[in-house]
Amino acid sequence: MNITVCFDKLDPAPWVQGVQAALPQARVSAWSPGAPQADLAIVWAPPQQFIDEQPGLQALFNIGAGVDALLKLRLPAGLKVVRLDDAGMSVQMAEYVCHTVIRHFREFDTYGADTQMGKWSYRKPRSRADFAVGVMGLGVLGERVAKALQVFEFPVNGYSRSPKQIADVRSFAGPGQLGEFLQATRVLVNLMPLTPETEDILNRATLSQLQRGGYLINVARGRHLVEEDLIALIDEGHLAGATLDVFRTEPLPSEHPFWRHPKITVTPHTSARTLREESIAQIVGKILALQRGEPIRGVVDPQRGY
Ligand code: OXD
Repeated sequence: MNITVCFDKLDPAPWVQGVQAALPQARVSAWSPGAPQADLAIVWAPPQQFIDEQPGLQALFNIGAGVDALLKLRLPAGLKVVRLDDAGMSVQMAEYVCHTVIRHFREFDTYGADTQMGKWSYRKPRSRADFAVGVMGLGVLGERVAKALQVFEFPVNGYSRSPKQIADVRSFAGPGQLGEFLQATRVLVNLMPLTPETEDILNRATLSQLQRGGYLINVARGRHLVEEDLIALIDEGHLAGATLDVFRTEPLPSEHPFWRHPKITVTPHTSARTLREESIAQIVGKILALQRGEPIRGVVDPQRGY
């Protein structure tokens, strides 16, 4: 079995070594143009040339949760695309989102600014019941985030394409219930896959339906958000602010207004990092399962886009 590794802007060497050590019977190598044909590939945002030069591939293993960059390519019909499913990402996402929700709810930035000035201040406690958190996208990451938020007793709403039951999460499904979901939500957490249906879904028409004082946490993809609509809604006072981990252009250009907006916190696409050892173990497990003819999790439906 030949396995090739092709990454955009990431050193493939430790992955080649790790997969080779776990599968001594395979031949594992980093792809370069003109490389021999492989049976399987481990990829992150590969170029079209890679796909065109490797017509014999049976499966592509994506080393992230989002497969939007992969599905933009012309892929041969029948090529199996497999995404990471969890592999240590969901706990990081839960940490990031809970941290952000709590930082906002408990006004820790305001306390931080006061203490920097040597000011001992108290703010009136806010009611958790007024801070319903809406999680958009209830896949592996979204479900973990929803459950983690419940530990802190925030009311949690969930929005997904098809109905999904999670204990004590108020569930909304499909475009027909999007308005109701937004109107019941104060803090919106975006964890949806990026597909033609969800591109630009966070815009003036949707974000203005959040409860007054609403807050956005975008940890999915930058192209979900119409950036100027967010800034306008914050500046008009309808939204209290946002924490953004993903952007239409990454790295975020230095002149971008998000960097300097006092109510927007920027992090550099770091909410849930791919953990190499966990990911290699998961991909190797799936390769062995496929060899035994067993079903695996994380196979992408190209029509649905995730
Ligand atoms: C991913 C990401 O898709 O890191 O996993 O954005």
